[in-house]
Amino acid sequence: MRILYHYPLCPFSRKVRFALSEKKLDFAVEQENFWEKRTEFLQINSLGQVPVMIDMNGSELSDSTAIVEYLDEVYPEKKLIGEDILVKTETRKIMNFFDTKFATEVSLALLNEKVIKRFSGKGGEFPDSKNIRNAKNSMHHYLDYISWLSDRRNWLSGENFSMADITVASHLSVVDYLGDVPWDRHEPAKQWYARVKSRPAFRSFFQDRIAGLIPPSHYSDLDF
Ligand SMILES: N[C@@H](CCC(=O)N[C@@H](CS)C(=O)NCC(=O)O)C(=O)O
Repeated sequence: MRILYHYPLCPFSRKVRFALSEKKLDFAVEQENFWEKRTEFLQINSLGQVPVMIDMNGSELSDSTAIVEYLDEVYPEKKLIGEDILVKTETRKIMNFFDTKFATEVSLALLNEKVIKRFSGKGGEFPDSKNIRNAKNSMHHYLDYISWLSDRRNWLSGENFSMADITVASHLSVVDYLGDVPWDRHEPAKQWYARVKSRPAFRSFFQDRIAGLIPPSHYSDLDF
């Protein structure tokens, strides 16, 4: 069986879970609390990061983008990065923008403040309200960009649903779990996200729960 080492609220792990499900590839998940840096896990990925995927033939793969590039080449039945070269470049641009800038400014920042600090067991680590405020303020710029794209295209990188939609929705779904997306001020982005949420491959995110941290009721509501 294919195995995915992941953390339920890690946006990069969600990106790979979502892609595997869109491609209808079976996999089992192993939760890895990445901050623990377990010796056994470091032997699989010395960087100590999730996600890590072990494919059926034993190949060990890490880095979410490297994994999805691998999946599109090895299992090309449903291409998620795109067929046309210009669509591929657009998909990769959006994927990279959210995996780097949005992750640093928003999704990983909030995950760190609200989840990791709480569970990592480091005494005296409390959420920093200034960091949380900065992350929430930065979000408007990204939601405006999503609205701008979805006003012009069927999906974020073109006519077809792609890794751009998967990546952006994976990051936003983590922030949404934490109740921090100002949907009401960004209607086109909200409409796009509702369409992504209604895809069967997205559904497993609805079941994710972190002990002591309950998502808002709209998190798993298909109609918001
Ligand atoms: N570029 C990597 C980033 C993965 C990443 O940063 N994962 C976080 C959890 S969401 C992690 O494992 N952090 C631990 C660390 O960086 O040491 C990817 O796309 O997979």
